[in-house]
Amino acid sequence: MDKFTQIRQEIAAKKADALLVSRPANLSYLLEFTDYEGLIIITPQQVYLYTDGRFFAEIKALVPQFVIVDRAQISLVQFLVQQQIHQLIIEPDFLNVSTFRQLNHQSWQLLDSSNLVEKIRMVKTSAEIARVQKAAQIADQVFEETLNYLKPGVSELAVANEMEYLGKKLGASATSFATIVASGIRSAMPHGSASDKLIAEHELVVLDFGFVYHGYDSDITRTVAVGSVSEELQEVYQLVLAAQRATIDQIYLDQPLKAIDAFAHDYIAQRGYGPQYMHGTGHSVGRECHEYPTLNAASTEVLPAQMTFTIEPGIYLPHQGGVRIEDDLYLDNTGQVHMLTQASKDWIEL
Ligand SMILES: [Mn+2]
Repeated sequence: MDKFTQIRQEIAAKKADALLVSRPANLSYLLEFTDYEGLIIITPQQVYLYTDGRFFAEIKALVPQFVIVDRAQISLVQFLVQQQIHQLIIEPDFLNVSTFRQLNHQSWQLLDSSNLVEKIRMVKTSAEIARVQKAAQIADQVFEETLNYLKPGVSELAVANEMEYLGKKLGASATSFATIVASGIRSAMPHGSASDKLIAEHELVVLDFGFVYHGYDSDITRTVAVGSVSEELQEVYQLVLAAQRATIDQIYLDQPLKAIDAFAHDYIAQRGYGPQYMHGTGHSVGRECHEYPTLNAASTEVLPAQMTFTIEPGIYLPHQGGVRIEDDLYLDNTGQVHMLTQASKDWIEL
């Protein structure tokens, strides 16, 4: 079913007259082009793009079926009054205060979208999956080439910058987020951004990175050793890898996401490292690197076919080092698992 038909069904189910879309990733998803600045108003009959002259040509070329509303000509409130809106759905997490103040108007009631578009975005078309896959393949190749560059005496930032350059040379338009290169005791910080620290012999290095290809993100983590590291860190590596593989092996369609998360946490806790695994097990990945829904204890969704997502357990030992291993994958309509990232997960000692 077409995404606008799905959205209109949801608008009707909420007994509303219109949805005001303001979340950037929802705008780029609906328009299928990035960098649009403006709003989208979806009513049962029409899709209106409330924006300015910079975007008129692109809209006419790419989505001529949508109606342009020139914000230089009419205020948002006047426009909505003209449309006789009584119940307006908004995206409260992505609406700025000035627009919200204008929308506080006696003509209508405001309703929360409650992830209306995000829930539709969960299930990808095969064209969307192909883009995530290409973004994942770029990440795989960057990992392989980075192994030649990672050595004692090179700073984390230098490694991160080289990785970002490699990904762009391979066709990525951007990185999914600022590349994480965390070495030695810094690898025990789950989100240690790359720093000036020089990588040294006998350290673990966590590389967490991803690339954007035609608007879709990948997200991968690999952990490698530079020289030999303690037996405990090697054991922790094998435990995280076993937990990640076991979690992926037990995944099935319609499985509650919180059950996937619980499986990974139980696996690691039963082997003595429960408190050292202090984050969720994964998240959906697509138009945004971390998009709705998250695979954690609070998740209320079940796993649909064609949702691209990550599985990324980790164990972090303060003052020693940390290990995280993350892949991107999806299940097809038959429940078959497809791994999108394929970079080696063997123990690597450089
Ligand atoms: Mn991730």
